[in-house]
Amino acid sequence: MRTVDLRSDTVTQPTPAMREAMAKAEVGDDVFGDDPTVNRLQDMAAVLLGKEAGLFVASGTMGNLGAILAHCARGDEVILGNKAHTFLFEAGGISALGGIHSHQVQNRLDGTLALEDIRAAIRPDDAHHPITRLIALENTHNRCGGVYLTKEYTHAVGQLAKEHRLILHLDGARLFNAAVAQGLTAQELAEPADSVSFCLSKALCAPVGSVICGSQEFIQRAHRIRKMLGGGMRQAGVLAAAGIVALETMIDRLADDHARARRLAEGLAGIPGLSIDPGCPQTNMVFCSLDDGVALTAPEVASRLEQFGVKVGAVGARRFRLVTHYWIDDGAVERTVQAFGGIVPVAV
Ligand code: TLP
Repeated sequence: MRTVDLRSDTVTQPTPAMREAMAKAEVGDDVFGDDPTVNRLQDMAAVLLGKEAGLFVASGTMGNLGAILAHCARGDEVILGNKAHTFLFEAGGISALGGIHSHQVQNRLDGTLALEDIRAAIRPDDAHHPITRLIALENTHNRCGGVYLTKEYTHAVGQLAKEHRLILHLDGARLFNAAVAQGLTAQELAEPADSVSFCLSKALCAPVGSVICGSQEFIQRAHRIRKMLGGGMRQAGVLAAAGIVALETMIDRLADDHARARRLAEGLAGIPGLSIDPGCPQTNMVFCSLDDGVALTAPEVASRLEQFGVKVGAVGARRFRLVTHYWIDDGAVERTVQAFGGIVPVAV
């Protein structure tokens, strides 16, 4: 029996077409800019996002870190959400490695930062304060439930950034999910941002890698920083080849993952003792919680589910995250609902 792994879309395996493209990839030394497959991926990514240039990096974490280090000097301040992935889950890299100060603004339930909160966080020109340099948004927003930011909201933040001569960086790890869910292009969502990082290795199924996109001049700086971080990957075309297949074939099908997430949420909502987050899911993430009367914790339920071959993320004492992706089919959704149904109601 195949395991149903809903812990994340990072668990996705490369597709057969990706493995074939990887085996056949033409490669060169990418630190010299000589890898034709990496160059092709970077150009494709830049066109898709409507930016001048792209840079292939090892991970989403390296994408955000490299972009923010390319924009900011030591002591500069970044305004970002208190639930931002960069703030919570990237090992404090921007401060540890860049000496960059983070200024957290409360994320609202819809993943946004209130414009008035961003405005209030911008420092006046005063020697006591760090210099505000950058605003970072996340789309889709992971910890806010996989919710998407709209084009209108992103433009409003872009406008505010311009008024204050600030840089806007977008953590678009799942930007294509946000685009497909809204019937928009990724370019429309990325337009107001000076830089965007998106992941190939999540719902798009590639085994490794992310791409940062922005102006030529920004990408040149990011290229040096990638080297500094140890991310110059030489014959990286074997990895980029899978990324090309991802961009060519895996974007439109994200709608299937979103439909399955909705079906999963509907099934789980019918189980006594389990409550789905209101408004969830908007994309490929389902967040749900155990009601007060349930005598098990989320980690306990998760380990019992594993005995039925179902893996889910316990993201708190009573909360779960389930992420749909290419390797989750209708049968896997059904098995998951059945497994929860066999465990939670009997513990009420
Ligand atoms: N998120 C992972 C975990 O780190 C939590 C996941 O399973 O969702 N930005 C966002 C919005 C992300 O969700 C992630 C990964 C990253 C950046 C970092 O990407 P990687 O894992 O490639 O460094």
